[in-house]
Amino acid sequence: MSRAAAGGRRAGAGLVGHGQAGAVVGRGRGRAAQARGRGAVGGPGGGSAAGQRGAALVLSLLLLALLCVLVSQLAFSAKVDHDLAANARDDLKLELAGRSALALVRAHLRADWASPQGKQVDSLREPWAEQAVAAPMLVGDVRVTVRIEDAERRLNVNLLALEQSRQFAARVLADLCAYLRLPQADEVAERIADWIDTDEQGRFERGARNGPLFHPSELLEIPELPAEALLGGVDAEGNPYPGLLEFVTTWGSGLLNLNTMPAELLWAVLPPQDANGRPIDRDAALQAILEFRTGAAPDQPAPPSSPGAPPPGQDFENVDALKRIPGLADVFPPPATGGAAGGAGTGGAQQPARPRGLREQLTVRSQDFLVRIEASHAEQLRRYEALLRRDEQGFRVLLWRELVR
Ligand SMILES: [Ca+2]
Ligand SMILES: [Ca+2]
Repeated sequence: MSRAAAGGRRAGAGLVGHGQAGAVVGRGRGRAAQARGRGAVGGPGGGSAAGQRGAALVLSLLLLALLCVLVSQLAFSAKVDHDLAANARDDLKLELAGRSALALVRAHLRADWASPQGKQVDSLREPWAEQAVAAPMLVGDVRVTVRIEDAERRLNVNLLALEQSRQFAARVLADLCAYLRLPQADEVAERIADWIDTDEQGRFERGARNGPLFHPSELLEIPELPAEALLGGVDAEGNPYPGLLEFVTTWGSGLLNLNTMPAELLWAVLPPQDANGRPIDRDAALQAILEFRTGAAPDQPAPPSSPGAPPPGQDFENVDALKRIPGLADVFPPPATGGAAGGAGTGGAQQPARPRGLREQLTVRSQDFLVRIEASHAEQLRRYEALLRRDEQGFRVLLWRELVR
């Protein structure tokens, strides 16, 4: 037998293999074996139509799946577009509502200047300042809260960069840090002074700005200055202390308003000694000033004000009125001759730089107003900050920005 014939027999045995196996295993299984045999032999002819139907089914399923993916992607991108459009609409709506609050602030400040006394003095007893605690108002369906604060109630740290004012500003800053009981108060004040003053003589001059700041938050950039000193913290005994950022600014005329300064800064502004070298009891003087301003002792509630009547307390009508406070009769040294007196900025450039005294750093009027606005609608909340300047030239918005936290 040739090899080819032998191979043919093996192949034949393979083709009818099921049938033979069925016969060998047992007669009872013969039918099933035959059926399987028939199936194996008859496959190619009947399977082509079924195969085509199967392929069409698979193809349709694939198409359907593809369509599902496309449709869901379309729906997703449509939702993203919708959300983006809604965000842009809300942004615009909230910002416009916030900006409209500026018009209200402007109206308050304009009304303040309408009366002669209102123009001469700015104090916390005036309607614009009461606005700081006013209830939220509705602009359309946006809830808007406004807080107005004059810049002159804070110490302008940029005074440190002015030759004539740096001595005063450094002294007040150091006393403020001590009064607030900041940890390492002396070092904190010195670091800030060296950072801003224009010379390079000091312990902390390395990498210093040596010039004025644009925004108070730039103080946070001073290396190795503890953030708690600026933002507030808790001391070793667990008592919270406020941060310097509540008391300083980079705006305003640079003068300090006797009528609006917070108690802590008032204490620091008062000199430790009067013009005759006698020590000033700053705690007692501070209590007397606060009582004068509010009409009540600081540890007692303010007397109720009747509607229509002026609020309790009094305003300092000019800087010299401070001398009427007990213990402060000689608080101002006699004016030096030949120097530039009063005013803000760089007035008196013709004169040699003479350090300004306390009297020249004080005022009873404010020029710049910091407005903080919160606008909210549904779950959206935006915070804005604006700086409004009011002077003889009218109103100017010097700054408008959204606060991001
Ligand atoms: Ca006023
Ligand atoms: Ca410096």
